[in-house]
Amino acid sequence: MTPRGRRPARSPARRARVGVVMGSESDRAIMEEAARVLGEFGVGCEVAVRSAHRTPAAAARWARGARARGLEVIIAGAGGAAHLAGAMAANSRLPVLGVPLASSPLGGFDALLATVQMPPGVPVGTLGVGSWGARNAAHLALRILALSDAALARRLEAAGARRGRR
Ligand code: C2R
Repeated sequence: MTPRGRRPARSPARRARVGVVMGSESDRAIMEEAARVLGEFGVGCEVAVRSAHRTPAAAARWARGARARGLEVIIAGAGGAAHLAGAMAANSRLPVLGVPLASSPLGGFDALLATVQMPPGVPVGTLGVGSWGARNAAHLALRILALSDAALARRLEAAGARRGRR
């Protein structure tokens, strides 16, 4: 409460420009690293759990509606026989960045191969496995958004310059 008894104005929620979707609730801790990086640069995201294997209709619906909801890039993380990023690219014309996750006994190699080797015309930009991949997916999404967002481009430049001085 403010001294005059009114509730402080809440800062407006950031408009979601990136969709971060994952195959299971068990992927959340890793995929939230992508959301954290986006947040550091003031970019809002929509986080969702959908599975091309377990909830295929819901996953397709989520991808088909992504652009209409204002999303500009989709980041999709899944482990094992990871079909999710491909399903996103099959159902949306937005750029899709795939993050293979190391959730199976094969340590992410399975998810990497499943995500990276898409048939021509269904592109998925595949990042590294696990946390590094999730974080870099967010950095790459930021660079894509910055192509048409001069203020974001300046924030990325400034962050790069700070890193260079360290
Ligand atoms: P559970 O922990 O729920 O059993 O999930 C998820 O991404 C998760 O890493 C185990 C793993 O299954 C993955 N999964 C996929 C897909 N849906 C779930 N690869 C998909 O649609 O590709």
